[in-house]
Amino acid sequence: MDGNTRLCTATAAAALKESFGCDGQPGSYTDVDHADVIALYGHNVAETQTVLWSRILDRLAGPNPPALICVDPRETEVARAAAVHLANRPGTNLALMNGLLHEIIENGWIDERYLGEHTVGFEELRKRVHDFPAEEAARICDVPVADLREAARLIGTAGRLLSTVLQGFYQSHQATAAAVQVNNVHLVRGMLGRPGCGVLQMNGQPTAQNTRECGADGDLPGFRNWSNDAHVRDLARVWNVEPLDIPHYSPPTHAMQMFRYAEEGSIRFLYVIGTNPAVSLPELSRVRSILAREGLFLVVQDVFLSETAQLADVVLPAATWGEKTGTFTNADRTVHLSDKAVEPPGEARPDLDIFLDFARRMELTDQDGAPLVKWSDAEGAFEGWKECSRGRPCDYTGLSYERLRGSGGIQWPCDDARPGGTERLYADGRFLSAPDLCEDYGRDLVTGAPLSQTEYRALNPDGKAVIKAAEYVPPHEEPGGEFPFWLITGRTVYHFHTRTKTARAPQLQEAAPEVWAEMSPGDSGALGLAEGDLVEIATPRGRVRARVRVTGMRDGVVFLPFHYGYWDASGGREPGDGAATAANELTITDWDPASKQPIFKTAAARVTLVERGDRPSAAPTTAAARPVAQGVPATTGGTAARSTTSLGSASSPASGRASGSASGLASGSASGPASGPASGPAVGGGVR
Ligand SMILES: Nc1nc2c(c(=O)[nH]1)N[C@H]1C(S)=C(S)[C@@H](COP(=O)(O)OP(=O)(O)OC[C@H]3O[C@@H](n4cnc5c(=O)[nH]c(N)nc54)[C@H](O)[C@@H]3O)O[C@H]1N2
Ligand SMILES: Nc1nc2c(c(=O)[nH]1)N[C@H]1C(S)=C(S)[C@@H](COP(=O)(O)OP(=O)(O)OC[C@H]3O[C@@H](n4cnc5c(=O)[nH]c(N)nc54)[C@H](O)[C@@H]3O)O[C@H]1N2
Ligand SMILES: [Mo]
Repeated sequence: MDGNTRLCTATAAAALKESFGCDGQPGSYTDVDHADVIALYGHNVAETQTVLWSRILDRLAGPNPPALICVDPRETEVARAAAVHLANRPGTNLALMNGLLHEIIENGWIDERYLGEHTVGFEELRKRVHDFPAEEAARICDVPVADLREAARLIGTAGRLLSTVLQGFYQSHQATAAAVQVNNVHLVRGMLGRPGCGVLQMNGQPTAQNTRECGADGDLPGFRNWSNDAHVRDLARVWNVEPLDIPHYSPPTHAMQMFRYAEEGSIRFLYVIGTNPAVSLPELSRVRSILAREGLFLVVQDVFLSETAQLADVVLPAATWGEKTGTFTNADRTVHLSDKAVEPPGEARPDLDIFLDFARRMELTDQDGAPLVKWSDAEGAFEGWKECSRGRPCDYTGLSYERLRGSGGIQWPCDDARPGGTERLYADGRFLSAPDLCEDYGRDLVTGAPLSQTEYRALNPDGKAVIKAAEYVPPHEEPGGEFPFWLITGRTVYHFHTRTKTARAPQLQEAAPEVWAEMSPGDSGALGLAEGDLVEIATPRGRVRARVRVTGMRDGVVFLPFHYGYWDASGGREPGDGAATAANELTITDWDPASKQPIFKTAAARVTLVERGDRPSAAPTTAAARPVAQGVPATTGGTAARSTTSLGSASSPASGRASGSASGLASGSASGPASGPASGPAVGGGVR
C-alpha cells in the first residue's frame, strides 16, 4: 500500500522524520502573520495555495511587511513580490542551501545556546559547509553571488523566520537532503516554536497529511515506527490482531517499486483509489503498458472515467467531496469536518462505504473472530481513529465531530492536556525523537541507506533534533549534446492535477485550454522561436507538442504544465501519439533515495520547431505564464466565466454588476445568496 503522497509530500515526511524524529509540521499558518522574513523554496504559493498567498499578500500590503525570498527558476508571482529572487539552475537546491548555510554559520548568525541544548550533529554541518563558499554555490546554481549573500543576510538576521518548502525541492534529486537543510537553517538559528518562527514542509493537498498519519503511505498508523517492535505490538493491541499479521519485516514498498513489480508480474492485482497514475506518474509509455498488462487485474475507484479507469478491469464509482461526510487535516495539523451537502448520483458511493463493504465481504476478523472493522459510518471511523492515535504525536482524542462542527478547525495534538489543540510543535525545544519514541531511525541522505536502531541510539540518545549535513551531487540526467535544456514541470492556478474536475469546469478549461511550453527570451531567441510557435519537446523517453510562451524565466530551462492527459471534453486523443500533451511522457523513472519521491523536476530535453504559430499560445497571461510579448489577448474564462454579483446587504453600495473579470477566479461573490453551480452543462461521460 502506498499513497499518491509518494508523488507529492513523501519528502516532507522524510525531512521531518530526519530532523525531528517524527512527521508533523512544527509551524502553523498563523506564523505568516508574525514573520519578518518568509523564505519560499520551490513553492509557487501564488498559484498553488491561493488562500495562503492571500494571507501573505495581506502582510505585504500592511505595516511592517515581511521580506520574501523566492527560490524558483521561473518568474512566478512570488518571485515578483520577493526582496530576493534566486532563480537557480534546476537540480541545484542542495548546493544553494549549503551556500546559504555557509554564510549563516561563517557570519555567526547562529544560536549557540539552542544548538547546545536541543540539537546533535552541528559540528558535521559546520565542517561540511565550511569548505563550500558562497562563490562555489553561486557558480553551481548560476545565480549572482551578491543575491545569494543578500538572501543569507536576510535569513541570518531575521528576528522571526518562516520557511516553506514544496515541489521545486521535493521533486528534484537530493530532495530530502535539500529539505533537511531548510530545517537546519531553523535549528542553527533557534527559530522554532515561537510565533513567526516555523518551518512548513508543505503538503500539496490537505489529505496528504492524512495519508501520512493514517499510514496509507506505507508507514504504520499514528506515526508508529515499523522497525520498533514495541510500536508494532501497540498497533496490534489497538486492532486486536497478532503483531505478525501487521507486515513490518522490511521497509514499505513504495509506489515506484510497486509498478516495477507489476511490470515483472509479481504484483498481479492493483487497486487504484482516487489517483490517476496514467497521467501523473513519470515515463507514461511505460506506466500505460504496465496498467494494460494482461496479467494485471486492475480495479479503479474514481469519480470519473479517468485515463487510468479506462484501462481498468473493474471500475468502482466513488462519491466525491460534498457527497460524503468526513474529516481532513491541513498541512499545519488543522483538522476540519466536511459535511455531506448532496446525495451522490447513480451507483456512486463514498469510498468509506466501499471499503466497509469490502471488509465485510472478505470476512476480515480480529484475533477473537469478531469483525476486524468495528464501525459502520464516518463518525464511527473517526472514533476508531481517535483510539489509534491515543498517546501518539498526532493525538486526536480531544476532538469530536461535535467539537469540530463550526470550529473552523482544530490543530492536533488535541487531548485532555491540550483540549484547545496545539498551535506549534516543539515550543519547549523538546522533540519526539528519542530512540523509543521516534517514527524513524533516519537514513543516509545521499545514499538512502537506513540507520539501524543501534546506530540511531548512538547518534541521538537523548531525543534532540538531528542536524544532518549532505554533500551536493549533480543530477543523474544533465543537459548536454542532443538534449541541451532542463525540463521542469508543474502547475497553473487554473487546473488541478490531471484535470478530471477542472477540465469539466468551463471557466477553468477556457482559461488554460491546452498545454504550453514556457521558455526564456534568450533561449527562444537563440532558437529563432517566437510566442505561439508549435514545438516538439523531446527527452530520451518521449515527445510532446506544445505552443511556446515566452516568459521571464531563466535561461536553459523549459517548463511544461503536467495537467494535460488524454481525456478531453472535445473527445480526447490517442495516448502516446505524436501530438501527446502529457508532460509525463518525458519525465524520468528515478527517485530521491531517502523519500522515494519521483523526480518530476529535472530531465534533459530538446526543443525543435514543428510549425510557425499564426497566433499566440493559449497559455494564461497571468502569474508565471505571463507573456513577455505585448498584445497577447488577456486570459478570460470565456462566456461561462461572466458573472453578475449583487451585493445583498443593505449597508453595501448599490448592487453593482461585475462581469467578465480577468480570470473568473478573482471575482468573489459578496454576501448574496449562492446561485447554484455557475457552470454550463456537464461535459464528458465517465462513470457518473
Ligand atoms: N492550481 C493548483 N493548485 C494546486 C495543485 C494543482 O494541481 N493546481 N496541486 C496541489 C498539490 S497536490 C501540490 S503538491 C501543490 C504543488 O505546489 P507547488 O510546489 O507550488 O507547485 P509546482 O508548480 O509543482 O512547483 C513549484 C515550483 O517549483 C519550481 N521548480 C522547478 N524545478 C525547480 C528546482 O530545481 N528548484 C527550485 N527551487 N524550484 C524548481 C517551478 O518553477 C514551480 O514554480 O499544489 C497544490 N495546489
Ligand atoms: N510531471 C509532473 N507530474 C506530477 C507532478 C508534477 O509536478 N509534475 N506532481 C505530482 C503530485 S505533487 C501529485 S499530488 C500527483 C497528482 O496525481 P493524481 O493523484 O494522479 O492526480 P489527480 O488528478 O488529483 O487524481 C485524483 C483522482 O481521484 C479522483 N477523485 C476525486 N475525488 C475523489 C474521491 O472522493 N474518491 C475517489 N475514489 N476518487 C476521487 C479524481 O477524479 C482523479 O481521477 O501528480 C504528480 N505528478
Ligand atoms: Mo501533490
